[in-house]
Amino acid sequence: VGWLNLLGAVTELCLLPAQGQEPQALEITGTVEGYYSFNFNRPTGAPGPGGVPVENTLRNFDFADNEFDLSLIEIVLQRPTTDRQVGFRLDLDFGPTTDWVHAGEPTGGETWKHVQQAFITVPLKGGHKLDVGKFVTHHGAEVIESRDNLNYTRSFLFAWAIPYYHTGVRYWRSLNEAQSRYVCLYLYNGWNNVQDNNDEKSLGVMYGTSLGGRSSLILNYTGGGEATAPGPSGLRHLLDTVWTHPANDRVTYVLNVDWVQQKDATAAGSATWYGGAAYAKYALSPHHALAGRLEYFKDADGFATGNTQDLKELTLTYETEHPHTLLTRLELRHDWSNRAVFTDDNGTRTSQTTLLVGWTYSF
Ligand SMILES: [Ca+2]
Ligand SMILES: [Ca+2]
Ligand SMILES: [Ca+2]
Repeated sequence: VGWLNLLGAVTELCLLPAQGQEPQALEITGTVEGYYSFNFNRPTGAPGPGGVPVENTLRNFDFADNEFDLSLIEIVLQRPTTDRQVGFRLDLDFGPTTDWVHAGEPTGGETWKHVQQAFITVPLKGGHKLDVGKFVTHHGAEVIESRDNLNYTRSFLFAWAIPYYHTGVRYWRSLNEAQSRYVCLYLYNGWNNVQDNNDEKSLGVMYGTSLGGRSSLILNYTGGGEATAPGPSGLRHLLDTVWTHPANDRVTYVLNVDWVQQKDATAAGSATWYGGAAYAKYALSPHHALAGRLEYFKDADGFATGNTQDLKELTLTYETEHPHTLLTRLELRHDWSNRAVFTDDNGTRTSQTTLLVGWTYSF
C-alpha cells in the first residue's frame, strides 16, 4: 500500500490533470514500399538472417536482384499526446524488411517482427515527455522507412554500424523555450532486443541543437554490456553524430559519423567499426530532386559484417513525387570492398553495381 501511495504521489507531481481534455482522435497512416533492382554481378544469392534470401550483398533492405519486391508494408495507429493526455503509437510492419530487422531478437523474431514500434507517451509537467515501450533507434542519419531518407537504398552505416530498435524508456526535455536545444535520456535492454540477452541494461544520451539558421547537430551515445557469442558481455560504446545543413531552399547537406567499440569481442580483445557518410540533395523543382551519397565504412575486426574490410559506396538518386502519396526513385549505386565479398554468378568479386527503381506509397 505504501508503494501504491508513492506511485500515486509521483503521478500527481509529474502529470497535469486530464480533466477538460478529450483524448485526441485516433490517426491511421501507413506506407507500402517496393522496388525492382538489377545487379550487374548477376548474383546467385544466399539465405540471410531471418530466412531472407539475399542477392544484393550487404544491402538493407533491397535484397533481391532482378525481381519486383514488396519490401515493407507499415500501418501506423497513433493517438497524439497533448500536454495533458497520454498518447500512444503502434507501427505494424510486414515484409522481408521486418523479418531482417528482427533476426537478432534473442528469442527469435517471430513474436515481435510485426511490431516495429509500440510505446505510450506520458506528458510531464514542464513540457517534458516520457515514452515507455519499443521504439526505433535514435542513432544514424537514416531510418527503416525509405520514404524518409534521401536515397532509396540504405547506407552501410545504417545497415551494419548501428542498432535498429530498443525496448525501455526514454525521457525527452527541451533546454530552451524555442525547443531548438533538447536532451533525451534512454534506459533500455540493449541493441535490437525486446527480451534481453543478458542482465545488463544500456544507457543512451542524445543532445540536439540548432546551429543557427536551419542547421542542426545531433550528438548520440549508447553504452552497455552486449553479449557476444562466444564470450562474455563486453561493454559496447556507440558514438554517432548527424549534422544537417539546408544551405538554401534547394540544397541540403547531411553528414553522419559513427564509431563503435565492442570490448571482449573475441579472445584477442576488442572489435571496432566506424565510418562516415556525406549526403547532398538538390531540388530541381518542388516535386523533382537529385540526391547523392558517398560513404566509407571500416569494419576493422570483421565484427559488424563478418569480414575485416573497408567498404565504400556511391549512390545517385533521381526522385519524383506525386504530393503526399507516391514517391518514385531511380537509383544507380556502386559498392566497393578491399575484399571479394560481393557474390556474382559463380563466386565473389570486390564490387557490385545496381540499378534500381524504388517506390513508396503513403496513406
Ligand atoms: Ca532474383
Ligand atoms: Ca515506422
Ligand atoms: Ca542488455
